[in-house]
Amino acid sequence: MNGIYLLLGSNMGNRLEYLREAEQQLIANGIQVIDESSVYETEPWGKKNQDWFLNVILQIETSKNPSELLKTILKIEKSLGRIRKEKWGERCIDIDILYYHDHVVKHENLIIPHKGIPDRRFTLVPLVEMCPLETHPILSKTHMQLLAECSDELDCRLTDYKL
Ligand code: PH2
Ligand code: MG
Ligand code: MG
Repeated sequence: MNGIYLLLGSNMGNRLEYLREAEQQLIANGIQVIDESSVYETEPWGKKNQDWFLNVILQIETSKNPSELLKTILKIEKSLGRIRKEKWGERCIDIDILYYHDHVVKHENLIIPHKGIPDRRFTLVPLVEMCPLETHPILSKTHMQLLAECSDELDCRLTDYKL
């Protein structure tokens, strides 16, 4: 896996504006966005009775190490009004670190690669769009292989939205 990848998600209020605002704040914090996936509208995973999400993946470059990057992300989520209630519940903005190159991080509050990658179409579909042949550093499979083997059947629809 080459590159640092973030997954952004929102399923409350003006979802596209939250994604845009999150990207702007990442940039304002010195993080360079070097590639972005299409925006997908995705069926809620993990907890059914909530609104659909918009999800997008950003490839970034930064001199921050993983824990510094997490700190910046938590600050941005907070400034956008994220209130942490329940696991997998609705959120106006969620920013998750999917990959930090081939680094494997296992801290109490930070696990990289993100654990959900192989189980979630809303993550694998944009990864296949951006980097189909990159290999997961622990599972040693490409995103194409992971998507083909993924048992998640929740809908993940390509949109025309632009960040
Ligand atoms: N995030 C979750 C839980 N469920 N479902 C979709 N479709 N998209 C998400 O970003 C998402 C989710 C926890 O962060
Ligand atoms: Mg998440
Ligand atoms: Mg999160």
